[in-house]
Amino acid sequence: MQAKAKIRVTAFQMVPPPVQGLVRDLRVRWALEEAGIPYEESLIGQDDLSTPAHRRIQPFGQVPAIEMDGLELFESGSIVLEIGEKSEALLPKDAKGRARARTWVFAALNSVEQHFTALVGIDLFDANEEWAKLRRPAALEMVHTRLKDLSAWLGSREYLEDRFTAGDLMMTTVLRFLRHSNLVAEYPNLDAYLKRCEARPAFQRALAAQMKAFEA
Ligand SMILES: N[C@@H](CCC(=O)N[C@@H](CS)C(=O)NCC(=O)O)C(=O)O
Repeated sequence: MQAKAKIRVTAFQMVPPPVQGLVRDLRVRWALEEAGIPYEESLIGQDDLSTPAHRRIQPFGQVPAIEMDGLELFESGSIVLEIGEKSEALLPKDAKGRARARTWVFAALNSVEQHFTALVGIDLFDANEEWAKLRRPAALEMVHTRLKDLSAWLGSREYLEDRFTAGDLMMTTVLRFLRHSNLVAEYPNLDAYLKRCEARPAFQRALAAQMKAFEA
């Protein structure tokens, strides 16, 4: 009998409370849960990030990373798309639908995330710095620009396209970065979208798994 291929997700053993539930391995866990693919976790500490063993699977010394069917991957977006190749739950079968879903993954990571994390960095880690006080208004305005555009696109849709895809998974994890504020709530359809995606059982299982590691 052939041994079942093991999937191993590398994540943090512990992070400070403000970022618990936000660490990017959440995306990978969620994608695996949506796809119904079981996985093991490899939990590491900050000290492990610079070891040769970790750098071999994550050149920048970050999490997440994954070992999957003999393939080692880093970058949460790439990992989610690779999992999507295995499951229609994340990437629709039809070529156009797949391309649209992939596009939203890139939009979340490339057009939205950087602006949200800039504000998060200021608010959570540098709020008392003089430069941060000067930078914050423009950073906030940029966040509103993206939220407004996203809200306009979403309109009365349930999801970014006509069904849940990897694009929604990624966008949800990016919107969650603003949880220290009430910014998303200022856009009721986005707020409802975020809650709709977070209510998915697969998301709940993924979040619980990340949080469980921290409890230990
Ligand atoms: N673009 C990377 C970003 C990964 C990333 O920023 N990981 C954070 C945790 S969410 C990390 O490992 N930070 C530790 C560090 O950079 O030293 C991805 O999406 O996987």
